[in-house]
Amino acid sequence: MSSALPNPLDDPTAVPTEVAASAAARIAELTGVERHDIALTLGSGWGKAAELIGTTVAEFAATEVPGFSAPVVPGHPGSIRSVVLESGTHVLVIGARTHFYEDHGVRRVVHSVRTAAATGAKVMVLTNGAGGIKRSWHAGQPVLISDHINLTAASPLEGATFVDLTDLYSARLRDLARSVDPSLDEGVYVQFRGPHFETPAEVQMAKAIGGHIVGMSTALEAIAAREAGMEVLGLSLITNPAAGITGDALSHIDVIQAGKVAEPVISALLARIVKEITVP
Ligand code: 8IG
Repeated sequence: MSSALPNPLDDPTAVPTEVAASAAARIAELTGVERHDIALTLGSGWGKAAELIGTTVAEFAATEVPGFSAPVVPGHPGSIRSVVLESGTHVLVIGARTHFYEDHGVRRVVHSVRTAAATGAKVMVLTNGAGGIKRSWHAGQPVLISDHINLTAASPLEGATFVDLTDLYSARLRDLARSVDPSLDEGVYVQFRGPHFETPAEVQMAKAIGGHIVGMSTALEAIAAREAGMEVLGLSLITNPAAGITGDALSHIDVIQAGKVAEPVISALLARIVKEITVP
């Protein structure tokens, strides 16, 4: 099986954009779709959106595609599907994510984004489950990402690659999302390495430096998307108040549970937003 093959990105001489190009070629072969217009990474809580946005053309295990690896959390491997909207827009829905805390390196973390760009996608929609710092937010609430603070001390950019991140999280796409749901609030996403949740002191630090959302993904992916020339929309599902915000302890079980309860509502919202996106 292809899942048993070594990951080409683990070869230090590999060129990440070349591995992404071969992944995109494999996706074209598996889907019969030459180009995708929009790509969507589904984080915890957002999984049901794939079924709601359009007609599934093809679905396969991410491990069928070069550079993708089985997730660390056991269970079924993440899947990738190609969906076509009524408008004819092709959407690549990625249900697999490699986290920075898995220690496979940043190349593996952003491979799905680079692959999405190589399939032709001009818009990258990144979703995640995260902790909320704003007291007015409740578990199960979706929020827009307006900007980020990257506390991983890592970058997907290699060498002296200077990429402008002003307006990384597209104002056009945030406006479009708010036209679908005017109640959507927004905030600054702070990426920590994890996999531990923050201490209350770390959450207070994140707040003091301008953060509103704490998570373990998205920022590195967004940087890679911008490097690839894509327009980025970021959405967080607040699954828990960040540590120390309410005084309750955080549990992975509660986080999963909050995601499950919110899933139908936010997935429907995401589907409505994606249908409205026009590709530049
Ligand atoms: I779901 O509170 C989820 N992911 N860093 N902090 C961080 N990541 C998270 C959290 C959280 N909740």
